[in-house]
Amino acid sequence: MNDLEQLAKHVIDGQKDPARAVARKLLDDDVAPQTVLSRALTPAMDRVGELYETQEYFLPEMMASAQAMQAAMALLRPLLTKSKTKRAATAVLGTVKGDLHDIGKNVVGMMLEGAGLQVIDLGPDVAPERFVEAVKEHDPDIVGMSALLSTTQPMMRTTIEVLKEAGVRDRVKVIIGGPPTNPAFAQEIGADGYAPDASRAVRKVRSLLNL
Ligand code: B1M
Repeated sequence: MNDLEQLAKHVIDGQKDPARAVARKLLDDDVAPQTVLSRALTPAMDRVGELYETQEYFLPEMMASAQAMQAAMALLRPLLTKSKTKRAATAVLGTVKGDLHDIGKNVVGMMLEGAGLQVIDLGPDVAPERFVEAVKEHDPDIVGMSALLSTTQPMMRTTIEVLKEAGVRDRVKVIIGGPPTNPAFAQEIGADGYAPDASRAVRKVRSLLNL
């Protein structure tokens, strides 16, 4: 088993300290952080999702894997967010109300920072009114929403409606992402864009802002 496979296994097994150690070794061996993400961490979480669906894993196992993934991500963060360029624009990011999944959103945030944006991360479980406050407070160029649950996906529509009611919708470009979402849903709820993963989120933001 190579180190990438070993890291994926530790994440699947929910072994935080071994996961951190192998991630450290991969980075010390000059493996690109994007490779660690795309070839070990993300497929590991997909596997955890499958194990949960087949009832081989339950909530505690899923949480242990999330913690192992986060321990490894903490090492990637400084490398992914390192950007020499002046902050080109500002993005406010959050996972919508009722949804506690924040790993994917955090990856998107890191990649946007790495692309030179200032990122205001509101965290998970963000109420529509909190997005409105953040737009008023930070005057961002982008509002990014993440949702992982089919039950919280409708909250993206509600958030856009609340942004409209507050009169701030047209001040920002709104992009959405997360497994239950897709381009048709983005269009239907009046978002400006959708991205299936973090690197395409960066591309979408760049094209929306002409950066
Ligand atoms: Co949850 N969970 N979970 N979970 N969990 C899923 C999402 C699920 C698909 C598992 C399954 O059944 N296969 C399922 C949802 C089913 C559905 O609704 N369709 C599910 C469920 C059911 C639940 C609970 C309801 C379980 C329960 O309590 N019975 C519960 C809900 C809690 C809540 O939110 N209210 C729950 C809880 C949890 C944990 C807390 C244990 C943990 C989250 C910890 C955390 O995030 N801090 C967790 C985890 C880890 C998962 C899985 C296994 C992994 C998610 C993940 O981190 N993926 C997940 C199964 C899966 O997704 N395969 C599952 C890795 C991450 C890098 O990918 O988030 O997709 P992802 O992000 C990607 C892209 O989607 C995209 O870019 C990212 C990076 O490339 N993207 C964007 C994401 N946001 C974007 C925003 C953008 C653009 C792109 O623009 C702004």
